[in-house]
Amino acid sequence: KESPSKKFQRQHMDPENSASDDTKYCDHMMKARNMTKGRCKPVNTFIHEPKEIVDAVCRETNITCKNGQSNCYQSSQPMSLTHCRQTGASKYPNCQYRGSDITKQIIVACEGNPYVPVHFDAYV
Ligand code: PAP
Repeated sequence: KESPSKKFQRQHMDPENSASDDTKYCDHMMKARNMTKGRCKPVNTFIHEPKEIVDAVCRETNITCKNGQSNCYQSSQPMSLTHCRQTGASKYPNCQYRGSDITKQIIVACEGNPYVPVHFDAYV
């Protein structure tokens, strides 16, 4: 079974690409990373930074998550992100997205030993 940390890497990590103007990036990546199986995942953020940099966020400032849990951490440094949002016209199984390239601090939830990101909570 896929571990929570592998799931985070599949859904949120894309260090190879820098944020691009490619309008097809989200359509391609949401499908390639298996987020359009069974339903179209409505929103998802990809992080274009090295794994070590993102893992290290679990040792930064501890904050409360959106769901009230206390295992969230905010990066001090802004990171290169692509935020993908499903379009109004998108109809499963033809999931369609609009992408926004942004540079923002991230908030992730961390779990386990090693203590690593398992959920993308927000960007600020
Ligand atoms: P996403 O939230 O990163 O987009 P999602 O598929 O919802 O991805 O998975 C988040 C996982 O982080 C969930 O575990 P699961 O895959 O086993 O269902 C969720 O339980 C877990 N998680 C851990 N801490 C939190 C938290 N504070 N807030 C939300 N989810 C958390």
